Amino acid sequence: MTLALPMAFALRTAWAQGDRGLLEWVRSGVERDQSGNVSIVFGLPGDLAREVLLPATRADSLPDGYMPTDLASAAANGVPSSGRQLLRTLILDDTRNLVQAAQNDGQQLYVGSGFRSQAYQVDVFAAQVARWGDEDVANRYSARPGHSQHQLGTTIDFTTDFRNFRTSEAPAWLRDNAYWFGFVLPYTAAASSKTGYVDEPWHARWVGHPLASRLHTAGYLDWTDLDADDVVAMVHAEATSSAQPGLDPP
Ligand code: DAL
Ligand code: ZN
Repeated sequence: MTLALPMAFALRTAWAQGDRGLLEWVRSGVERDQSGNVSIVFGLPGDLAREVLLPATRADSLPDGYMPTDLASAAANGVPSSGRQLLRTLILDDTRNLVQAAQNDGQQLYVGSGFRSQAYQVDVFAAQVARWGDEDVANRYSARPGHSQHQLGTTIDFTTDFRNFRTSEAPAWLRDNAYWFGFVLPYTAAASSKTGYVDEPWHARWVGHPLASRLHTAGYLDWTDLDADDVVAMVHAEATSSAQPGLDPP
């Protein structure tokens, strides 16, 4: 993929320029064939991007009952995990490489929670409602069924051998390094009021290396009025649009 602009710089300034600047940045990562059909989206084949980049936020739900078709056991594929965790085969190599790189830097990470079906998220959310005694409060910590990024099979809660993840060096390591392996950390402290979730430094969503890398360099981890999922949603919308990416209508 050849890009005319240094995209990270472009994104950093695009938001300041308003929606149009950001839209141009998004479009610069989407390649189309001569018929205008989307072929590549930030390095991913169009069909795959339309699935992996499905919006899943507090407001946006996945298609009802969505389930990826290439789920595989993390442990059976050399990815340290807690209990029986499933991940999309698509992300096994990146996840294994991330865990290995963390280990090389003295951080023991493993998959604490990988794929969660919509039905399982019913139980997860109900447990949080029981814990907090209030659905809205529970929804600050846990996604409603159909809204969890864990349903994508490409999202992982990384945990450590340490009792206290937050106070360990693991969050800083993930912030510095997750993008190398195609992951973003959408639930930042800075954007907590935007995402609607408390900060979750362990929650990593795979979007592929080109998009994760460019978001990282653009400083998304410190954004307050925009979050990584806003950009994911814009990229997804562009990837599903049949319109030619003309930037200046006549
Ligand atoms: N803890 C995150 C928000 C989830 O339930 O997917
Ligand atoms: Zn999570």
